[in-house]
Amino acid sequence: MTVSSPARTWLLDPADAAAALQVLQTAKTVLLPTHQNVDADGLASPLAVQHGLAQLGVAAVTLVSDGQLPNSLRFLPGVESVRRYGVDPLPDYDVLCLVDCSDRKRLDSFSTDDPSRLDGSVPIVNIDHHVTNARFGQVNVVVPEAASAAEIVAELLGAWKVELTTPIAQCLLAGIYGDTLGLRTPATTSCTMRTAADLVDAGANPAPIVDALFRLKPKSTVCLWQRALSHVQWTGTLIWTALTQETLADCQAVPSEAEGLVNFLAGTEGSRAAAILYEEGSGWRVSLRSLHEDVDVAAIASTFGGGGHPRAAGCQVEAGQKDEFLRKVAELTAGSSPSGAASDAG
Ligand SMILES: [Mn+2]
Repeated sequence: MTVSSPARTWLLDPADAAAALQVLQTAKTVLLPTHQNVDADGLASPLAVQHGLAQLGVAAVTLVSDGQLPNSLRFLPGVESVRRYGVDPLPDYDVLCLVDCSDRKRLDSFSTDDPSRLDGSVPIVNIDHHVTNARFGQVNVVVPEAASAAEIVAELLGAWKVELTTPIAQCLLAGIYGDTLGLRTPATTSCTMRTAADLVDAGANPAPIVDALFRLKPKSTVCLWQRALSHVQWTGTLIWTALTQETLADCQAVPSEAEGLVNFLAGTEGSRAAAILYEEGSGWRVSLRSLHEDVDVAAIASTFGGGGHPRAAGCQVEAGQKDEFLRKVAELTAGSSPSGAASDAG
């Protein structure tokens, strides 16, 4: 039997790849600030760009924009070079490269301390896979069909003739595994899997990635999940829980430790969507998930000024609007057919 050539769901525009490189190569130093509450794709993808630019003789520094570098990401090759905003000195930079950032507002203190940093006076190269990306860069390489920013970076580095070294491959596989939960999300395509296989051929090792991202956890995480699960509530078919600053302090935990919990809740039979509310300042930061094809949580989040992906999104809610927000999300996600979240997850 003849196997037809693999169908790609998306192709990188070579003109975009060349335009991005052209801007990056003008830089004395490229700064790669991550999004807030950084995850594997959010840190590993800029790190891979940093490694690739080093091969091309371009200095680059990856910066964690909210100063919080999760312990679970300390296995990434090159992580020792990552600077934390507000903790480590901010280097002089003349080009910004944002990877995996749908919105400049997601750059946390790096943005709020001085919004002029992102007004375009320093050129921005914008590499992302969020459907809600506002295309705010001088060059935009935005591919919503990609399951992770790492897949786009893999294609970009190939177009730039960067050698796929083991450290680069390990970063990119970590980014893919992070956003696809180990090649398990509906956004995972045959392209995603082929890219992952190519990265393994280049020396990437999935085992430590799976351990770091999905198995190992600090005791504080178990404390946080225990407290969050004991306060699970339902508003219609929306399952949700809230994490207060007090709970985080009691458990000595940081908000990112609860990110897996919202996915856990989203798989609850009878639910149409799941939410975690994190107390932040005078309100709540909300993380939304759904396993249901006919629910678009990105669209719901965008009505509250947020964004993300159809299956995973987030937004901010004022303290006084919490109950109304939950009612509204429950209403917008409720379906007419009987729910069967677990069967949909297969
Ligand atoms: Mn991502």
